[in-house]
Amino acid sequence: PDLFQAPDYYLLDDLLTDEHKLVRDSARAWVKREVSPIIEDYAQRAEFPKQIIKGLGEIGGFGPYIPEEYGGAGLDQISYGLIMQEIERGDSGVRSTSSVQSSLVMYPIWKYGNEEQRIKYLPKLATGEMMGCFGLTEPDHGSNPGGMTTNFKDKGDHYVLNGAKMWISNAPFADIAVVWAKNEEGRIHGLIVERGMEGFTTPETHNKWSLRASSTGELIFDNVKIPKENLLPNKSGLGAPLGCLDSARYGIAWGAIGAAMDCYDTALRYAKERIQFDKPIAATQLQQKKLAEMITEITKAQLLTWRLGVLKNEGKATTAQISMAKRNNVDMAINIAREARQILGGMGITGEYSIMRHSMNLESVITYEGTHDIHLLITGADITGMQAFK
Ligand code: TGC
Ligand code: FAD
Repeated sequence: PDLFQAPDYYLLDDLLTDEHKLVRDSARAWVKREVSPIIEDYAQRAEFPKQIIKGLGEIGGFGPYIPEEYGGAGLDQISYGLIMQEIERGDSGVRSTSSVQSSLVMYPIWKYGNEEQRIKYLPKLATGEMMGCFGLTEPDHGSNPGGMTTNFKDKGDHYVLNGAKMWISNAPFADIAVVWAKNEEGRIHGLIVERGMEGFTTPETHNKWSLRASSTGELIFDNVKIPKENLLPNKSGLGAPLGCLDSARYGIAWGAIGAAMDCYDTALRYAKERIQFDKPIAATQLQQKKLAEMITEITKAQLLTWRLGVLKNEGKATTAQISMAKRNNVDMAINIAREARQILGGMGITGEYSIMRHSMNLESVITYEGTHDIHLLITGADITGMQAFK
């Protein structure tokens, strides 16, 4: 089939199982068929293509590693990574929808929820019949979520939630929100807030130059009455949302490789075809330097991420190891997008090619799920034993 060219310079395919390759190739074919032809138009119009939700569920884009008994795909962490890679080859905003639903909504319900909550929500989230969002960031607390002020009070047979979250992917259309808020003792808990609850609104954030095909919004809670059964009972404290971030950041490390691959693939093809001074620009040393460095960086990122996937499968991947991969790979992708765009000259700034869209998208990816700086500080704290945040 006419698939994307997948750079595999170090024959990484030899390390994958048949199942990994099957999962990846079906995600790849779906992205090529359903996402690539329409995504530029949706990004230009700043609209999320809701019609792809069902297909995202079918390729394992929602809860790939959640057990099948709860509607997930029951796949391993490398399959999860490969799905994220292929989706982000299409668009980082589509991968965001997948990351949020899988790692920030399904994961906490699976890990921190009770059996009733798992049965009530997970199967519908796995098909996309129900969509979710994750509210951690607040207007005054982004990198420092522990300072959050969103809070809930115990009113006997229910809780009352007040506060606001900002920059929330999928908020404008989500059916449920997993919201992190402090109780009267200042302890952080996760609550499932459902659309339609009185006092709960989700205004959309406009004027983004980045991640335009993803819908972003606020979550506003004005004395929202939350049934007690909507509290996630099995974990509390900042470690609960940070545990979800470990899973999402791992997926982003793979996803960024997909965006980089698409930029490299596009630039390589263009450079071979574009003639200037009577020869293909690919035959010039300057353009070869760019392309050679791109494939080198992609290959290094692939190896880093594959090894991280093995550690994750064995339950041994640490938060700091995940931070290193998220930080390295997103930085790698943003640099490749910038160089690739230059190879296309003026054509690179148009929507005829995907590169400028990837480049702008990656400005969000390098900021969300922990900024580039925060991940460096996580590595710094890990190797020195000294926290430099505070
Ligand atoms: P710190 O004192 O380090 O930790 C607080 C408590 O949490 C524990 N912990 C973890 N537990 C589980 N998993 C982890 N990864 C954990 N990391 C830390 C820790 O042991 C401690 O437990 P305890 O029992 O001692 O209290 O916390 P800190 O306040 O110093 O903050 C650390 C810092 C800055 C690294 C952290 O807050 C951070 O990562 N900040 C960045 C915020 C962030 O990433 N936000 C993302 C929002 S979601 C999003 O962006 C979605 S984008 C859409 C998409 O994904 O596509
Ligand atoms: P700030 O924390 O104010 O940081 C500003 C700058 O200061 C950064 O460069 C940062 O690195 C630096 N900085 C901060 N602290 C330190 C320090 N101690 N030392 C040195 N430098 C420091 N959040 C959610 O909860 N759910 C979502 O679904 C979600 N989706 C998002 C979608 C998009 C498109 C975007 C842009 C963001 C999304 N976020 C989401 C929020 C995202 O996680 C935050 O933007 C991010 O964590 C950074 O927070 P901030 O924007 O408040 O920046």
